[in-house]
Amino acid sequence: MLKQPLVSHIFTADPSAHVFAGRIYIYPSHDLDVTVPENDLGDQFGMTDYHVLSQSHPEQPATDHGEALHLRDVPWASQQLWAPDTAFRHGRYYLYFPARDKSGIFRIGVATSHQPEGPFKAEPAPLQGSFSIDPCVFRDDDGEYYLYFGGIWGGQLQCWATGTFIAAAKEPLDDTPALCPKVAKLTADMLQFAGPPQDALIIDDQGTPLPGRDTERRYFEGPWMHKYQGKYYLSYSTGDTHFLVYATSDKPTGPFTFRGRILNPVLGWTTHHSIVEFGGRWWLYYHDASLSGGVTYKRSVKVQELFYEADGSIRLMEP
Ligand code: FUB
Repeated sequence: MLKQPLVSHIFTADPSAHVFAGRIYIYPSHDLDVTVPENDLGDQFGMTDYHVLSQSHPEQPATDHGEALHLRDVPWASQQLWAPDTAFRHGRYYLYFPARDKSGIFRIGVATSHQPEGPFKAEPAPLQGSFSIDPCVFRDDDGEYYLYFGGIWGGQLQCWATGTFIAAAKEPLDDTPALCPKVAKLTADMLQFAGPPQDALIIDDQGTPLPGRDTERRYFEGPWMHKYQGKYYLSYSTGDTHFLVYATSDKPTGPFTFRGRILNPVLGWTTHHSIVEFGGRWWLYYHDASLSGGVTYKRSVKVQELFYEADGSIRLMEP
């Protein structure tokens, strides 16, 4: 059966799904219905606000709760509100989001609300030491929260390989280790990194870091973390090869051993997802560009059920 967009009155992408108070809340990007030229830096993704969606069940209609945060209300940001995520702690909801700062460098900000649907109020400055895009916030069973993030090309992760921003830097495409997503524990108030972000290393089954040339398996963008039967599952997009794939570890910080593919390429260049348990079943939230007829930057969020095999591997899905 063809999966339908969760909503069709606006374009939505990069869904981060969570269960808060028994309801599913989806934090997507809000793609603009405009026509703009495209390039490899992602300038076509010029989003200016966030809308939060919610559902009583993944197979039920979604409600659009309207504007939850607008670029004009983020003091430090200049453009491009890309893929966000949200966590709940101590009675507050924390929306993490990437945007370019006034000098054009992507940083990660946080905005808070007492309701899962917002509206959210942005902190005056991004997280200290933050960079790049695609934050994913994960609560471990011990109550610690981790932020995973990073994306190459337009997401600028390659610019930070030396620790300082080098605009012209390129990602490795040879036998040297590929760039990895970053992971950092969050402070108890959820507003800063508790320490410097570390590499969430992705290795093959021999223990060797995936090389940069391995573009069908190496990390590109869109990290997601979930736990299944005591193991940590780091899933992500391979970007220019358009797969959703995953790697597992016994620790939230890795190293993560590459396991396989989750979703074959969707219509559209980008692929981005989240995985959530609801009603004793597991669900993959993702996007494609079918509603816009394949326009890369006009995407729609969809959902389909995800299945594990007995050995803990994830069954490959077709979009
Ligand atoms: O939506 C803008 C960017 O496209 C996201 O940050 C990436 O993950 C890709 O989906």
